[in-house]
Amino acid sequence: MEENFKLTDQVELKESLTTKWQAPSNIALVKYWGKHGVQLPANPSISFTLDACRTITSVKASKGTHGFSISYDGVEKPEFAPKIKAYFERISSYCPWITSYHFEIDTHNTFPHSSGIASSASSMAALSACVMDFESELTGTSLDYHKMSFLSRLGSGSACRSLKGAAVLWGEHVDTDGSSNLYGIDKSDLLHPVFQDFQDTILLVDKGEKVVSSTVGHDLMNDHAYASARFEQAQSNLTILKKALKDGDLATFIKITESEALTLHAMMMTSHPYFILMKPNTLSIIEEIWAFRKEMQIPVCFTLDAGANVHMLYPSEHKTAVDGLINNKLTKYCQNSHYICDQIGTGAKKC
Ligand code: 2P0
Repeated sequence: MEENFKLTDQVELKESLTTKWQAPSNIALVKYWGKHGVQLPANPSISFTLDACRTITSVKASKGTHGFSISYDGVEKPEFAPKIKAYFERISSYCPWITSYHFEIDTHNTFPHSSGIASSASSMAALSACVMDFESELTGTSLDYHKMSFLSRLGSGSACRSLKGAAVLWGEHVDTDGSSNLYGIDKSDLLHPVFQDFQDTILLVDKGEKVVSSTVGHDLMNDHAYASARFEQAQSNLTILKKALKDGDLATFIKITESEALTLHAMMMTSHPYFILMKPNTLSIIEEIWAFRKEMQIPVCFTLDAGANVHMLYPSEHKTAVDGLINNKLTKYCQNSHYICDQIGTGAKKC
């Protein structure tokens, strides 16, 4: 199946190519946690694509010795090089033309570097969009979004959910035709109108570097006592969540989304070595959200990444009420009172 993504046609190389793309971050509802082989997920996941949290990447490719430079806002960033080097090595058999080019990459995130928000999804998605834009120009074919997602996955697993569509499903799922471990598929068609303008307010509890890198985190699922039960649970949670997204069933959406977040953290608390990635303020925010939901009967819920920050998810019609909750109760738990207002988006775009 991977073979289908290998470009075998001879392409006529151009002296130079330039492009600029932006790609968003995404927030998983059913979580990807555990992988095998070359970036293959142990279970299927689904995410909402974000809008405001994006990476904007411009690339100039010049014919010559293969290599690259990487800068952030024009300033060289050698510390980013190993991940990009590994990415180019992994994709070269699928895009052999890249070995005839030197790439000058400049990148920018719309969210602060020190926000505790991982940029690997948006940055690998934006870079893959640039690569596929060049491939489309060299081959004279239209953009292949599945290959774009496939290449992104080789850079960072969750990146393959940041290319196209408001909701993206990645990983073989027993109840989803066309699902694949190799790339994410656009499942925007699932979304009932109530989800189409969903808000994600990211409460920044801890803006520091991740305590557990995703590489270490995924590894913790190897030999984990509960791994196989967890991977089966993700399959069934995805079936239930898909139906809730389609029916506009907010109660079920909340139940599955919050349970998935707590399960992700429970997996890390019960691995060896074990980690607690929440902070006391994470728990305080969760309790405030639960109290607000009960008192106001407003369908707001939380999810978590592999860190202490809280993503608060809710329909936009409740934005004013939720703003009140944030200002009155939640900013005191955020580092320097900082939070980011985001919402559901549509994927990568050419700039
Ligand atoms: C997710 N996370 O589904 C899960 C939930 C974090 C918590 O995917 O090693 O950066 O690059 O494939 O995608 C974070 O892991 O890991 C992640 P790699 P990635 O969004």
